[in-house]
Amino acid sequence: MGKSEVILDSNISELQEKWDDQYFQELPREKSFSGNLMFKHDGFWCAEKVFHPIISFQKHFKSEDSDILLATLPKAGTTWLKAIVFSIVHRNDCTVDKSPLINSNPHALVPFEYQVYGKRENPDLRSAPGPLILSTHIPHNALPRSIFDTKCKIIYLCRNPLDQFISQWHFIQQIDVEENKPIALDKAFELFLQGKEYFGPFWDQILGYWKASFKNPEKVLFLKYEDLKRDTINQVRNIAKFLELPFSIEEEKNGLIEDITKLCGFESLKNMDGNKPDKVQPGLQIKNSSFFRKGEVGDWVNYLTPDMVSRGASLIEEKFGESGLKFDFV
Ligand code: PAP
Repeated sequence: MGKSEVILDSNISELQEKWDDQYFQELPREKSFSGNLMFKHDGFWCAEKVFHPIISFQKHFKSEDSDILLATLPKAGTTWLKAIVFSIVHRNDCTVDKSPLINSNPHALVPFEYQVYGKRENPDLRSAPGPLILSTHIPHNALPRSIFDTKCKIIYLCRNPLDQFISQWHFIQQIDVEENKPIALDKAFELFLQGKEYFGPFWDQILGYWKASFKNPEKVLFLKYEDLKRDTINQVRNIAKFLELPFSIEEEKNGLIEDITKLCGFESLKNMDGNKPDKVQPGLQIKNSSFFRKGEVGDWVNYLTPDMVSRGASLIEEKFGESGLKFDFV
């Protein structure tokens, strides 16, 4: 097995010592859908732009018991999950009608590790009040070791890979267009089927967190975008319980779960002042509005040919069939 292949958790500390220039030079590299370079590191395709910040996170992050890590593949519903978890954790700091989500994009309130580690190799993450909520796209087996030495909770949100692909495809049309021309949908789909997408292969990442959630259900909560859409209220209740911040009878009676669900809903967030098209994420150089496209389940049907769907569904069945994890294609 090459050093960039998926590795066992127990090998990570050994690998961490080898992150030098030679390691970097020898990594397999490919162009992503957007035309940008990515490297296969620790078993996942890492975009060149975030490679060094992610290495710093892997090397330096020191977890604490109260930490919360939100893990997703890009376009699996990260923005939504950030809004929900932020609202649950900070529900005593202000009322829902004064939520910071009104003026700030969820990515400004809950950063990705590559945003904070992109500014400094070893940033001070603990200056803001409350528990640290951090977001990542990296797989379970590539997470910093210290996360497993503390009670840090991990919430993983996955989405039907075909929807995640279509969402990603639309998103890349809006970024990096000056330097790189995104490739056509059918060509991008071929790369997706080979697992060559940012933080992919999707099957390795999803299965990694899926298995971890069974092995250690108090540490890893595995959610599906489709379930979150279908039954948001119960899922919000469930997330709070998992975080050991359950809603009190009083809060339930006062409709707080419904209020948070409504606040974090697609139309609500999309129309917030902080997410208007003129607002840009400084660390990400992306319009805040680009994180809100349709927010639907099954939009792949409008873009993929029956043959593409059939090939995608077969691959998904092949990769997930034995795991018990199912995605709908009707
Ligand atoms: P990221 O991983 O780059 O942060 P992410 O937030 O996961 O992006 O992806 C955006 C997707 O979530 C978009 O999906 P679409 O392209 O299929 O529409 C976006 O519309 C959707 N999304 C954002 N906010 C919500 C929400 N509140 N409810 C449901 N879906 C949402």
